[in-house]
Amino acid sequence: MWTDPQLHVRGQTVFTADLPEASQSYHLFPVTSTLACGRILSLDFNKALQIPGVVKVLTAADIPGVNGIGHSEEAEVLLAEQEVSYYGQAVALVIAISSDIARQAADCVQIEYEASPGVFEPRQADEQKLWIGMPRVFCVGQPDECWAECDVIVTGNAQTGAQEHLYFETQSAIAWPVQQGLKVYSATQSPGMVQKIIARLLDWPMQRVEVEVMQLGGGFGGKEEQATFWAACVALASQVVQKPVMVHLTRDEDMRFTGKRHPYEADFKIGFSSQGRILAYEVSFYQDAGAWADLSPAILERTLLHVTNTYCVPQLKVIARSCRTNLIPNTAFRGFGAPQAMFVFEAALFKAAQALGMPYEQLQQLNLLKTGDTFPYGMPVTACVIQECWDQLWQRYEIVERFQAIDEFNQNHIWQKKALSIMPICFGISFTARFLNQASALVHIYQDGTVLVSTGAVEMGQGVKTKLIHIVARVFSIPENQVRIASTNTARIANMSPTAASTGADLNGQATLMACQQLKQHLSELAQKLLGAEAITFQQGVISAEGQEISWSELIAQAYLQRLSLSALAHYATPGLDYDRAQDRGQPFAYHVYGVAAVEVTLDTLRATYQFEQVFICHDAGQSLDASVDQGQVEGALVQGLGWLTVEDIRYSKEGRLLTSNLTDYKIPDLYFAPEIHIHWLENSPISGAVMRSKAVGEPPFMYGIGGYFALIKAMQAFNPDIELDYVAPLTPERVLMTLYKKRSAEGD
Ligand code: MTE
Ligand code: LUZ
Ligand code: MOS
Repeated sequence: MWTDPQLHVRGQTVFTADLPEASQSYHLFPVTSTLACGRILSLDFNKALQIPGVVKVLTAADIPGVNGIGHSEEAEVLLAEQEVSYYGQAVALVIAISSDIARQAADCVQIEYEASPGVFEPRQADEQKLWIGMPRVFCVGQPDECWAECDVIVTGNAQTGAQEHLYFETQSAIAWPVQQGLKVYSATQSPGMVQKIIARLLDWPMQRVEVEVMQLGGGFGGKEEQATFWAACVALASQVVQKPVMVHLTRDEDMRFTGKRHPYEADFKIGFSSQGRILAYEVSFYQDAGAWADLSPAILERTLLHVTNTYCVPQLKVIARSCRTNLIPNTAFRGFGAPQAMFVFEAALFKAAQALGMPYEQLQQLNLLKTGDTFPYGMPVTACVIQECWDQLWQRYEIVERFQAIDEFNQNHIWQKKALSIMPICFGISFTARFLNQASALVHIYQDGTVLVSTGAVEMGQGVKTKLIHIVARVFSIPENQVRIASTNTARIANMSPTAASTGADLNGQATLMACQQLKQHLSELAQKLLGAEAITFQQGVISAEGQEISWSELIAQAYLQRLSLSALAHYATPGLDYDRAQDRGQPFAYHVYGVAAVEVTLDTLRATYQFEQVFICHDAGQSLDASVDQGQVEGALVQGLGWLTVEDIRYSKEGRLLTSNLTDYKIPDLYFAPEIHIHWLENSPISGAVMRSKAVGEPPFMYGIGGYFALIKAMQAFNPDIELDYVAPLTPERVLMTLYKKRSAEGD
């Protein structure tokens, strides 16, 4: 049996769109709005229906249950009824015998609109109080009164952009009518949510909907919420026509129809003692939610909880607003609002370092969090290893010498400038919605001794299957090729949480561990009887006691003959979580992940092109379940983070139409862009609440990319110390060029 990476590199992994097409399946394509804000006056399907091969066109009127795909917000409709609120919003669904015909027919639908002025800027939405939920205010200490005690106060603005998920596999779904029910293949991170929404849409009990997820060609948060729409469309269509119905998007369509990382704007104020200790921080966030809630409120909450990153800030005031604009609803993306918060804090520190006349990294280090401090939300800081990560990074990779070498290089070069910047991170592990922190695992041992594991974990390239296999093989002490992880299916595992918040391996791994331990307990008792001894050990497929032994496969065969259950179901709920949203106080996270990166860049000051040469990282993975999986996670996340802050630039037209809808107009990092990456795993990492002492790794390293931004502006300052910095990301080569050679406004022209 091949492992996942072996299948991937052979191109043999089967994704939803690779399933063999059933005879008489139909294809679906949405008719979408070409207006960002307004009312639909009329819809004309006549031309579309005349095209041979078109089966049916569905509108909101064809939905038997609730026309909604959101958690609660009624505005999140599957199909627009009267209002449209963004360019690309689905208005109707065309069902046809081929995907080409469905697309062609969708193009022929004529819609008459009455346009209203849309809102495309979050601050403009804020002025009109167009919020999703109420603004959140979060205070620690007496933030309004402490400014008088500060020796240095710095204010400024910062801004980060959207980001396209660019998973390899585009959005994709197939629905099959089965006896009085539906089986839905969906490329989703949230099979449980897809099941629930489809049942609500069809006005069915949930047990009639079975959702199956094989594996995803990437998700990165882009399929946590936004895969639901496509699954719901094919489910509705399939139920109406009683045939299998599918939809698979092209890259261009996927980019045009799906939400992105939330752009944020922020105003900050930060105060210090003369020695450089942070005394107070005040920040005001404007999150660009797009037209609907989606996960924006949850993302805003993670922004609040990560507002001071890994620094100690005694007085704090945060105001965060989710602003409703007429753009595609934005959604979860690796980091989930934390990167946006952490960028602003670094901008404040960077700017303050110049005002204090202190090296930026000295200011960072001086204010690092330590065990005994308290997070702003009142959770005690325990097992904090940020200083250890910092020290091990500096020693192992000779950071002092690197800074010196860079200074020397810069003294001798004008058309090339180098810089190095340090980025410490701290990321809380758990869903901030407490109820999501649960998982179930169903473990079957078959008569031949092989094991099949079902959980709610969705494999999307992050290696959760590999980690689960390690856990099972370790507990039973059997070879890994005896263990297989089944597809993710709502009929086998009920009420599953999304695979998200970096908790996939923790939650599903703990449940799997518990199920295996139950089985092992029963098997040990049987072995005691069979071997007539007390102290049983499981080792490399052999169960032994006092010189007697029995092989794993014999033991299982015996267990079957003796009519013992060889299946176990276990449920895990993360203990100790207790977070009061109204007060913003409590224990939202099981534990925190720490790490520090040093990013080195070389800037070509004539062309304004740049290369991230090397990145050095000391990362706390705990006792990693699989070091090569974790290495891949750190490397991938870092490069994705660098891309977000530098080359990835999403643009909309004035009318709210996405301009950057293909890979010619939207640049992402490639292999040439990627730096040389050196990772040192933190030594002597303390025990955490994670499965088998391994720490979650999926999202945290994304934020190392922020170091790239500050390395780049340091290099720019090395060339021209007078440049005006605006802390706006992405810092594309175009923006670098404009900044390097722009005369200061104070100097006239
Ligand atoms: N790695 C790959 N290769 N593909 C992905 O889609 N998603 C990331 C991260 N790493 C992703 C990935 C995100 S956003 C999350 S939340 C976690 O993986 C989810 O998986 P985990 O909880 O099992 O770590
Ligand atoms: N999804 C979610 C997440 O629903 N809640 C979270 O806290 C979260 N955090 C990170 C990524 N996805
Ligand atoms: Mo990840 S943004 O939690 O899918």
